[in-house]
Amino acid sequence: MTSKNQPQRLSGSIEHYDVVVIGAGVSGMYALHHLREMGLSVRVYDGASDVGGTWWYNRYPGARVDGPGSPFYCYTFTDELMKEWDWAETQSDQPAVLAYLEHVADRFDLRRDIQFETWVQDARYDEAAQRWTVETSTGVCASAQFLVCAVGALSTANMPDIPGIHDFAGECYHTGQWPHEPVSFEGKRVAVIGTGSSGVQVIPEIAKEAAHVTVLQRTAQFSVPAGNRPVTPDEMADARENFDTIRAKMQAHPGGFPFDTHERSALDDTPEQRRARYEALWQRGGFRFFLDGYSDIAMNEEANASLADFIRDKIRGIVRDKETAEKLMPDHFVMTKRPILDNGYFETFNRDNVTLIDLREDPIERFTRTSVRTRTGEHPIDMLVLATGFDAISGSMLRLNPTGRGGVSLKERWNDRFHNYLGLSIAGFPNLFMIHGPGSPGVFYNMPLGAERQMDWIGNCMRHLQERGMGTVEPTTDSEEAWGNEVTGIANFTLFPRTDSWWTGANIPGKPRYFSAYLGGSLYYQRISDVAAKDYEGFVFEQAHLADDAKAS
Ligand code: NA7
Repeated sequence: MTSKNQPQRLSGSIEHYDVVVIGAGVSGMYALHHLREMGLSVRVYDGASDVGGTWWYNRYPGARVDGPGSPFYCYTFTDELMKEWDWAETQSDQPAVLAYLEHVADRFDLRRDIQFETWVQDARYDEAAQRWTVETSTGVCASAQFLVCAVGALSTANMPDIPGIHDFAGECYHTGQWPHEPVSFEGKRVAVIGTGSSGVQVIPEIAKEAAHVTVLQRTAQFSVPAGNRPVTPDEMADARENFDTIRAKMQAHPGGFPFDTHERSALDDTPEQRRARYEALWQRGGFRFFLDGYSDIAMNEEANASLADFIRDKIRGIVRDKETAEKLMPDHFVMTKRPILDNGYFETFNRDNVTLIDLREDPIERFTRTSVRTRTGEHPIDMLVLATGFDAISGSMLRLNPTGRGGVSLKERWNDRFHNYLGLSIAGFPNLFMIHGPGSPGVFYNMPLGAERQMDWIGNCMRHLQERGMGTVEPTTDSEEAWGNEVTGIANFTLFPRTDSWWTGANIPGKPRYFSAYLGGSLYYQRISDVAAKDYEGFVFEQAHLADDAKAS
């Protein structure tokens, strides 16, 4: 390691760093800060023109935090950020989250080490040099001992392959690649494909303005009121005064939030008691609807049905047209697709300018220049909004497709399964680390906090390697297999693997279909810390071939 914070340039065309980080979103920003604090030279590449990652791209109307919200969807590595940042609403909207991330970038002077509008087109491991070489879209090439992939769990847009879609001549936007210029829906006939979190957020906003909205729904969804409200001055004051205690509570909580956990089974209560509890939670709204109910909703079919029935009744109560309400009835286990928070989603179907098409009974046949044609008819449209989600969790790593030892690409290595150890590393890809990759809690955890905790572990591993005078670290395939079994074993205790979702890869044709996230919550952090304490059990370290100074000369 050079332990300098300046790039070393070789022959004018290759820049040398200790670490290249790919991605300047929530994870990459913290990675940069942490690695610089460690005294390493770091370069970050990002295709966007500023920081924020997912929050930079997903700027569609209605985009908001749809998990447990502010002020706890935040970095925790310093008290200062909590002290100096005011969160206005519990479910912060996209501009508010992006403003926070921009503030973090300013505060820690991150941008000077980030090269924006730069895609990493190739990342290749050089076995002789024990370094990674990256080539970028701007022609800049870099070499680094370590490659940190902070490429995002929800950043590779899923573009549906529907006959004629490229013939459509009107405006067409994916929610995950929303334009920076204002988009007007006024007077337009808009079709929206997709009723996941993004569709449920954007549809009510479009309906307020558009002449007509045609919602093309493949799977009806469970959604609950977001319960968005102002964060009170008292709440902000409490978060600031007690941040040490709150941080400790976040670290102990399965999802990374400062909430109490509940151990009560839904089956311990009578149906009346359950309904009363669900009703109280529904009235309050927010993601805690799913956390504060019962502990076995995602594990026990009967418990699950009690909540699913409650939400289905709510939908029936809100949507006036009976036929439309029936089309909106979800039939999977509740919570086994990403739970959704909405601001008047079901109410939107009471508007005269909104039509719901159930693609299961009336599938899309094709798009034309001016319409979408389903089995039962033609629907003229001026605009198409694709709220069709992402090739999630593993998709961005596969898009990067690094080449490891022996010229083996990640696509080859992952053709049947997303082999990894601890969700952080991959055999055959030495010194490559992932944040929020498959095998980690990723999207099942408070993502800024998870990024910090994973990156801290990665930093310690780098330091360990340095102190032992080693050149590389990578897991064995045996440890990958054992980890894969642990991940699958935990998932199989739940109902999650039994539903088609982006969590299981079922939304992407041809993708290995299995539940790849670590569902053990904060146990994960205990597990990775135990591995480090046991001298990085399951990893192999290779002697350094040459001293860094010799390589860089
Ligand atoms: P999601 O949750 O993957 O939702 C995508 C939606 O698009 C979902 O309703 C899909 O139906 C639908 N979809 C995808 N492809 C098609 C095709 N080809 N035809 C019809 N319908 C399709 O993505 P979101 O962006 O809403 O949310 C992702 C995360 O982003 C979310 O967790 C938030 O945290 C932010 P399906 O259910 O697969 O049948």
